Amino acid sequence: MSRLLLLAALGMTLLALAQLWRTPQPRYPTQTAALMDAMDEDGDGQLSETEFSRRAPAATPMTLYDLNHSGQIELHELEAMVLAVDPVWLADPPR
Ligand SMILES: [Ca+2]
Repeated sequence: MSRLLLLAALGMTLLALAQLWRTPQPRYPTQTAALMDAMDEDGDGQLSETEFSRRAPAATPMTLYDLNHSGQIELHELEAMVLAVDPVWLADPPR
């Protein structure tokens, strides 16, 4: 019986760790993906510093939004940036 409890506890721990490590998903996936598509020149699903600097306001440092310090702006980071700068855009983007 104690072996079963130990396995259950191990399983719960692994599930909790998996939740911590998974990449956050955007709350506005359609709008955020459309913005990423417009900015992502090589189509790898992330913004390099070059791609970011071409479209972001000139004085905006990419490191401010690269939350996981990967050197790329990922979808959830792009959404966080828009939420910080213009959250209304996500609710009602221009057509
Ligand atoms: Ca890219």
